[in-house]
Amino acid sequence: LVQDWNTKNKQNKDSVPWFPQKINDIDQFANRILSYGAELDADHPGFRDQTYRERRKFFADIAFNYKHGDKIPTIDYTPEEIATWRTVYNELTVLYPKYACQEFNYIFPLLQQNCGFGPNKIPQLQDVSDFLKDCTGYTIRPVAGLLSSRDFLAGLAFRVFHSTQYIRHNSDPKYTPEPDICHELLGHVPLFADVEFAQFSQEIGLASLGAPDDIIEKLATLYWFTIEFGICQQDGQTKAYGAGLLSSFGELQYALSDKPEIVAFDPAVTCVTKYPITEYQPKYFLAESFASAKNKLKSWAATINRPFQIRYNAYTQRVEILDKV
Ligand code: HBI
Ligand code: FE
Repeated sequence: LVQDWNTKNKQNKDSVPWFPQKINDIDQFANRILSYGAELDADHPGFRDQTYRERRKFFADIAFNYKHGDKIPTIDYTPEEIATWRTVYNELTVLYPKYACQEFNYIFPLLQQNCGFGPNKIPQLQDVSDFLKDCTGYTIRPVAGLLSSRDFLAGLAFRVFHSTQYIRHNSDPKYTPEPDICHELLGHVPLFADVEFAQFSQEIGLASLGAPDDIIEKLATLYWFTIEFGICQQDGQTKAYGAGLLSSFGELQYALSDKPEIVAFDPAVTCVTKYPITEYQPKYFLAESFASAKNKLKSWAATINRPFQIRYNAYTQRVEILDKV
């Protein structure tokens, strides 16, 4: 067992990219944002809204200053922000009983009881993080914008989910060109409270640590077709578990109609499938269950050629690096 593999294996320094080995190592990359939270593209709905841009800067600064172990600051959301949340919340929650998987529908009322989920209030990230920690050990870190796939996936290895805290622009509550708090809280958060799903997503994260770029791309693709756009079979019916579906009024209904192509989830096939990012998916991958998806993923990840094996120690919140024999 080698504790600090990054520095000890100098001969591998060029071939193995740096990766976090303990949970607070995440502080070192959480600021490496691809698109800065306050700088909006010209086609962003909030581009011309100076108040919105200042608000985004406020959220970006919270994320930039955040360190592992800090309490996530409580936000005093404005009436306009709450109105946007309410519109999204009310539209989506009527669809969940019919379209969401049973794990999601089991957890959602617990979020209403424990974390203030409801139409009239935007839940606070710290409350949600405390709830997840209690359920599966997942915690939330505020993030200012998009991280690289490598950095984002590395968080999952430590059961850390990087969440945005701002909300989409109020001009079009149904549209956001980037993740926002509606997508994170309604799409992602419920299933991170499910034990099997939590393990599944951590497996993707662990497989990513120190992996070469082509493997990162495959893992990002697996993430896309499962955690973002996954569907599953339950009692002879097809249900959604992907956050991109559970946070999109239109695509949730489309994905479970007879229009898209549905293929069985198979990591070796799924990881090399191309996908569009600005329109509805033409193809979805169907899992039999989270447990089955996790086992398939683990078997596939075991075929990745790495000079070491990785094991997570939940007591120390470190990854242990085991030399291959
Ligand atoms: N960054 N902040 C943030 N949020 C995401 O959901 C996210 C990300 N970077 C990459 C990413 N998602 C995925 O598309 C995969 O590349 C992992
Ligand atoms: Fe997402």
